[in-house]
Amino acid sequence: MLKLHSIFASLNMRSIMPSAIVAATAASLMFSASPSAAQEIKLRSADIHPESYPTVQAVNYLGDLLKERSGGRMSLQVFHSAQLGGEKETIEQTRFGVIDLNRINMAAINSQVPESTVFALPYVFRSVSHMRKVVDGPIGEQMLKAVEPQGMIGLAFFDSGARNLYNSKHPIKTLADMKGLKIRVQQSDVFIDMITAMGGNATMMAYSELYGGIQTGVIDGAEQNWPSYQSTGHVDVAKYYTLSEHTMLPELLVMSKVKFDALSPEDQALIRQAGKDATIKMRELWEAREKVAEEEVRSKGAQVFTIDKKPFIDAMAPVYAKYLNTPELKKLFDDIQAVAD
Ligand code: GTR
Repeated sequence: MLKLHSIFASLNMRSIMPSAIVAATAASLMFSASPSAAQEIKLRSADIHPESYPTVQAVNYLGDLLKERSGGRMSLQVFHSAQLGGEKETIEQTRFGVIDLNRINMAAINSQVPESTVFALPYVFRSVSHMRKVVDGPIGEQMLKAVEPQGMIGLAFFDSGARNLYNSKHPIKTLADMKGLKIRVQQSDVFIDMITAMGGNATMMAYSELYGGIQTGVIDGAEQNWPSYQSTGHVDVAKYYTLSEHTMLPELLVMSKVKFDALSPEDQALIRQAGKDATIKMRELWEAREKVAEEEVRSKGAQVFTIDKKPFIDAMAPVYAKYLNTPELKKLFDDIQAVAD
């Protein structure tokens, strides 16, 4: 089973096999061994970030917990640095049970999970502490459940700080400075609409293509938290960094539902608990890394600007109107606002 797993991973299966066959094959592999307490479980997890990045470290920590708490029966290997592909591709593979766990940004599921667009709305969270309170409570649980129909079990939310605008052309101090800037966004319509509402030209592009895109002038900039702005080296090609803090959309750790369903209830509970515990660890790792990243970015000569966010917030009205388009989504938004910081 494991051998086939790695063969699948090394091939771009979707280009050679129809999805239904991939799904059926993966499912039959998963269920080839009946779940039992003594079953040895080897899990593989995907991440686009480099090995030292907090998300990778937090999933490594989760692996340590699983190993320890299962008496060595469970193990987990993180394939970092996009070894298994970009987020879009690894999400597909996670659905089919080819990849067991996946650390993705919530923006990557916006088009499939309408509830997740509310978390992606600009300025929906007032602070990181507000975001944490929301994900730690019933709204967080509701959101984790909302990914299940997509073939994934939501295990944990990981911090991603606040995302800020940056570019290679000129400082962004007011909305007028956004006019005409070509800004790369993730694969999410909310992000397209947000940049458009700010006056920029939004372009969807894969994370891995971004550095070259800025360097060659295909795009002028992007938006990112301190750690990713630093780890990607974007600071070297786009030095104007504006603390717009327009979104605090968290990261999401998911597990393949086919894989999860094949486990015993005890193992399922063990994994869910380890996910919660890894969230706490991730917060420590994140805070430490944010500081280091900010220091490095500043020492590399980035020009950092604080702005009056009010005009940016006001400009988001059409984005809110577009996405809060059902009573359920509107209620979700109101419930988030009602959570104290
Ligand atoms: C990072 C995030 C990734 C991905 C990336 C991007 O901050 O951790 O999952 O969403 O941003 O912009 O593509």
